[in-house]
Amino acid sequence: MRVIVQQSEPSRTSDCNDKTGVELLCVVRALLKKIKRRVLVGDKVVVGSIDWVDRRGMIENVFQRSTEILDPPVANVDHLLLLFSMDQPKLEPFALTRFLVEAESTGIPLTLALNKVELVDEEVLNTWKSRLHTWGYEPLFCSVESKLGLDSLLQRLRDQTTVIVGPSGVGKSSLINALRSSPHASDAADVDNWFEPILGSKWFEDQRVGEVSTKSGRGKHTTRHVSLLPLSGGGYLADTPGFNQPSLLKVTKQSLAQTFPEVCAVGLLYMIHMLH
Ligand SMILES: Nc1nc2c(ncn2[C@@H]2O[C@H](COP(=O)(O)OP(=O)(O)OP(=O)(O)O)[C@@H](O)[C@H]2O)c(=O)[nH]1
Ligand SMILES: [Mg+2]
Repeated sequence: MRVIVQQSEPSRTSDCNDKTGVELLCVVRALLKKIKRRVLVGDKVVVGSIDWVDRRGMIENVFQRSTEILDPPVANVDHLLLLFSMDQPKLEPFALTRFLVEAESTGIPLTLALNKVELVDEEVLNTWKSRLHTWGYEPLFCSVESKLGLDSLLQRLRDQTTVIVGPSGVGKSSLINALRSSPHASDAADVDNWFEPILGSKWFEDQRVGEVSTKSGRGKHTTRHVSLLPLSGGGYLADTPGFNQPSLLKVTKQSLAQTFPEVCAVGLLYMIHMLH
């Protein structure tokens, strides 16, 4: 696992601070595996037995997580970015609903963004806009291709750890590459000075992007791993493999209704009414 050494808390300014930005290749201590303590992408960990020359170490413990999502498995997530495309693959209400239910069930703040807007006309956009408004969502419309809506997205991602989820082929990796190379993201040279990557590090590399199949109109599952990538303006963005069927593992018969903002809004109105 790749671990980045970060600034410790101000009160604990130790000699570790001059190692800020060093990337270490780590193995997980056997004991952690034995007690089935999984180490997830996004975890804050204690690393011991460090060889600063070869940049190797051992993960000895995992700090308590503020949040944990299962699908994809990522720890300490502040924000979910659910990405769909207007076309190629076409926006499909049932698939979107399923992803929204899964995302809402985590309780983590959510932004819905719709990519590839240049592929459809104004009328289609307006129809979706009002339809989603009735569902309780105000989506951000964007296009990586035409560089539309990227600034507002970048604003929302600042200083948070965001996980980007959505079906294969909607442009998750393309969006990450565009946001990381955006002229509005602060100077990458700043990062250059403090970060020492190890071989194979994805810190500066572009994420691989794949064509959408012309036959099925679906993506080809180009991204295979979850990786947490730094945004040079501050914050992290995790790319994840696209999948078509969220598992809905945390959703129960009782909690299902609460994952629909429109139901919650009606419930609240009803409560207010009762109080009067
Ligand atoms: N027309 C158009 N194509 C786009 C846009 N954004 C991305 N694409 C294309 O969509 C295809 C899929 O993009 P990816 O970024 O690989 O999609 P992904 O969501 O990461 O897919 P997986 O890794 O398989 O989950 C590529 O051919 C991109 O060039 C856009 O705004 N408009
Ligand atoms: Mg991808």
